[in-house]
Amino acid sequence: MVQAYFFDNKNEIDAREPHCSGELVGLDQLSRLGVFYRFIHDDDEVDALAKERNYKNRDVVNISRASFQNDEQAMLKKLEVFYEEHIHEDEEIRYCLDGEGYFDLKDPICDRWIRVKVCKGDLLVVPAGIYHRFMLTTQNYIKAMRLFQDEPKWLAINKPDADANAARKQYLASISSNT
Ligand code: KMT
Ligand code: NI
Repeated sequence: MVQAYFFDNKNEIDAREPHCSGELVGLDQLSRLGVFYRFIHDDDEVDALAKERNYKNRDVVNISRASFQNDEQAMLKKLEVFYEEHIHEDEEIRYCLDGEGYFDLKDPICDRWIRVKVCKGDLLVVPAGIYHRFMLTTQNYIKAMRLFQDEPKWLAINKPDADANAARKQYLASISSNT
């Protein structure tokens, strides 16, 4: 079962550590934020989900020391970008093919990070406009599929611009009836 919990905010500790506050978060709580979790057993399942939700594009990212020619600094630099709080203007899917990672999703009601640990087979539907960030675990390896509804939009919109973004405003309006 996928693990989700409130992040402990001990920012002096390496972000690749679990940072579990001890306060667990259920899948129902995630779905109220518009985040959906699925366990995927085979490629057909991910293809079916992509078709059902009209996803037209995908790519696979491999993040590990090896994928950066063992250049630890280059890997950490990339992680720094992924770990910056950001939004996307479209709904996107993240699916862990191998290894593991942390997706932190900001609960806009209490303004706290919810950390979701994804392992092989874990898939998250991340709504447009939700603040999130990504980090490896201490295993230092993930292979993940990123699915995009239209053209791959790697564009991450960071604060403070994201606050005024139409996708952000729409997102907040969309979850207000759930909370
Ligand atoms: C995102 O949207 O933050 C990412 O795609 C992070 C990298 S996926 C392992
Ligand atoms: Ni992102």
